[in-house]
Amino acid sequence: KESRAMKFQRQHMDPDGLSNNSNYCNQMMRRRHMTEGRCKPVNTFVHEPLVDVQAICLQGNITCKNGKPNCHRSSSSMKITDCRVTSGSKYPNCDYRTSQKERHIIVACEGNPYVPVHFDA
Ligand code: T3P
Repeated sequence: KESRAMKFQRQHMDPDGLSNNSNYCNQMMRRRHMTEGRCKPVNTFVHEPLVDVQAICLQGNITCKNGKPNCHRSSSSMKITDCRVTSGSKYPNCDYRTSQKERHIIVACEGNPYVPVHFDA
């Protein structure tokens, strides 16, 4: 079975991804199996080395959007791509808008080893 840590990597990690094309999200959301059963509405891919994203779990705890205390904010800004389903998108033809950004990101971490399992913001 896929662990929560592996699911985070499937849904959110693309270290070598460039995303410099408007079809990035359409391709990646399908390739990473987030368009099965429904179109996942919002999803962020991170274009930084896995070790750097895992290291966010070493930052101080902050409160997650769901009220749990196990969130952590990256000390540096990171290259990311936000994928957001378009208003006209109709399952099973999931259509996404691709937006490249550089932001501090917030992830939730769990387990031993203590690793990212959820993208919070
Ligand atoms: P997951 O918990 O599998 O990481 O909040 C619902 C989902 O949307 C959650 O999935 C995280 C994802 N999400 C992003 O990927 N980027 C965002 O900026 C936000 C707000 C949510």
